[in-house]
Amino acid sequence: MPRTKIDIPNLPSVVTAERDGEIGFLRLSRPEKRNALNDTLVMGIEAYFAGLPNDIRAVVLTGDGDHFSAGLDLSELTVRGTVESVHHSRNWHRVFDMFEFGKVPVIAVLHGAVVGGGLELASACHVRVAEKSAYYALPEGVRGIYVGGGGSVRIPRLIGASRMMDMMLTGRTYGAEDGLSMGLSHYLVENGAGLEKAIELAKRCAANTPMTNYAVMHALPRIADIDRPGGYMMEALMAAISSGSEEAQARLKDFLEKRAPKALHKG
Ligand code: 1HE
Repeated sequence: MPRTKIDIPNLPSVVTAERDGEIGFLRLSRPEKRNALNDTLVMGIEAYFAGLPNDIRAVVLTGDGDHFSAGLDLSELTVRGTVESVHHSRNWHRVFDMFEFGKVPVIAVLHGAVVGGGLELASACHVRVAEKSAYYALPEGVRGIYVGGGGSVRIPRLIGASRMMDMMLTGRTYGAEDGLSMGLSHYLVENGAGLEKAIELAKRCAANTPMTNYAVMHALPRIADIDRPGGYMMEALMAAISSGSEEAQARLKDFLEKRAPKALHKG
């Protein structure tokens, strides 16, 4: 099926919304500024997820041009006072949380610069596919600022606070291979192959039951954040709710009656 535009209210031109069947596509479309995240672009991300049709089951996020995102639009910083900066950062938290704890998994395709706020945006996605050109940096230290898009919360959970400290203090950058082994991305593919891989993964996510996807997106990260007794309890409840659904029962029956695929490792 060809990709078609999704008609989303209040969508600014710096983002592009498309769909192909039950897969949604969100493109950062500000390549002339290396997809630097200005207020309009962040508002576009919010509008996209707020207006996403209910029959979309997974989203693929990409950046137009040679880079995923150059992070915060630094030209906006010069006009913002302290209180405005707090509100600005809290707004990013709200928008990124909105899709991280939203309805559908988001698969990001990373290429070129994935820096500063661009890495913060990527780390809020559920699955990250990196092309070989991708590289990661947190130039906030060099710029005399600090992360503000949830980076301190999310990035240490991927690579540890110690590595993040090094990146911010020394300006250290990592390439795509290191990013894969450190946990910044889940997959590494050749340049130009990221979209196809992300679509394949999005289709797999879309084929899960909505309840399982909900449990994985909402319960799993919260369980990882809380104490063990609370975690076991939340896990037991999620397991019971998921397996009790009619769809889960039908899938289990399919396996037992040899109609469902086996969980084989294909290498
Ligand atoms: C920008 C931005 C930006 C590019 N804000 N305008 N992020 C950074 O510190 C990274 C800053 N950007 C770069 O280091 C480079 O632009 C890149 C390595 C990403 C790409 O280099 P290149 O040679 O392909 O592009 P360029 O010539 O540097 O940039 C093209 C244009 O985009 C140019 O504008 P023009 O009007 O002169 O054409 C750049 O000024 C503009 N541009 N990046 C504003 N970031 C919530 S807190 C998060 C805090 C952070 O994210 S701090 C990290 C900020």
